[in-house]
Amino acid sequence: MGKIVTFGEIMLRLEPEGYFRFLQAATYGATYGGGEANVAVSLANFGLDAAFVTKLPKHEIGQAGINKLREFGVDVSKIVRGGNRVGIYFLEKGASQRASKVIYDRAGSAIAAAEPGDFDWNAIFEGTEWFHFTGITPALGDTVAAICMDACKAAKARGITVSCDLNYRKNLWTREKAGTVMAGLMEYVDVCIANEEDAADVFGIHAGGSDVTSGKISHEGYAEVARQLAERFGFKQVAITLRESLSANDNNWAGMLYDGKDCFFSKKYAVHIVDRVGGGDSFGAGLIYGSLRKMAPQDCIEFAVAASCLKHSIEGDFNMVSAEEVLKLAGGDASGRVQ
Ligand code: KDG
Repeated sequence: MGKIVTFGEIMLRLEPEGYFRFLQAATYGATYGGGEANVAVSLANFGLDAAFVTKLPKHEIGQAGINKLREFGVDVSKIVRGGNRVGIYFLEKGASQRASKVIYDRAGSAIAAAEPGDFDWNAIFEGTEWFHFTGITPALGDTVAAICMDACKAAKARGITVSCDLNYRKNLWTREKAGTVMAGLMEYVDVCIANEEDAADVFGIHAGGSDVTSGKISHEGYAEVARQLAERFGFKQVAITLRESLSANDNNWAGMLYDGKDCFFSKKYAVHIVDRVGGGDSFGAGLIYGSLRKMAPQDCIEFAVAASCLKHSIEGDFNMVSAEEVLKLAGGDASGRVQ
C-alpha cells in the first residue's frame, strides 16, 4: 500500500486545566493539533505510512512539533524548515450548556507565510497513493491556497486519490471567499468529507427533508446534500458526519457514505464527549483507511464512524487508537473487514 500525504498547519494547542475559563487560568497545558496533522497521526496509529507536509520554524518550538509527530510514527521527512513562528490555538473547554471557545493566534505562522517554491510536490508525492487536505489550509491566505492548488494538480497528474474535508472556519475567511477558492480546488478532489453545516457555509447546499418539528435532518436530507455535492463537483464519493447535538457534552453520532449511486448509513452511537476537537479528522482518517484497505462502502463508513466515536473519548486533538480497537467497536475483526 502506498503512502498517504496530508498538507496543512500544525499548531500549538494551549488550554486551561480542566474546565477553567480563560479569565481564570493560571496554567495552560500544551499539546499539538491541526486538521491535517490529526489525520496523519490517526493513519499512523492505524499502521499506515502517513506523511505530514508543512513549514515550521527552525527553532525549538517548531522542532518540538516535529518530534511529537515523529513520536506517533508520522513521516516528517518532507516538512520544510523556515519562517518565524508556530501557530497557536487557545482552547477553553465547554461543558453542559456552555460551549467550547477557540481563540487563534496564528497569523504570520511559517506555513501561512510559505511560498510556492518551498514545496517540490513531485518529490513529495513519490510513492504516494492518497493526498488529503482540508478547507482550513487554503483559508490561511491566498499564497497557501495557491500552494494547495499546486499540490492538487501534481497529485492528479500522478493519479493520486485526493480527499478534502471542507472544514469551514468562520474565523479565517468569509463564506463568499471560501466558496470561490474551494470551488476551484474541488475540481481535483475525488473524495469529499463534510458535515451539513460545511456544505451550507461553503457551497450554499442545504439539507432538505428536515423534520420541521424536531429540527432534525432526515436520512433523505443528508443524502440530498451528498448528491448535490457530487453532482456539482463530480466527486467519486461524499462522506458526511451526522451529528445530533443533545448537549455540549453529548451527541448522537453517525455517518453516511455516498458512492455516486447509493447511500450507506452507519449505525448510530450515543457519545459522551470528553474532547470533540479532531472528531471530524478521525472520521476522515477512518474513511481513508477503509478505502485503502478496500473495505466495502458499508464497512468503510462503519469504520470511520467508530474511529470518530473513540476520538471523542480522548483528550487532545490526536486519535490515539489502533485499527483493531476501531474494528472491535464497529463490530468487526482485525482482518480489516467489518462484519
Ligand atoms: O479539526 C481540528 C481543528 O479544528 C483543530 O486542530 C484546530 O486546526 C485547527 C483549526 O484551524 O481549527
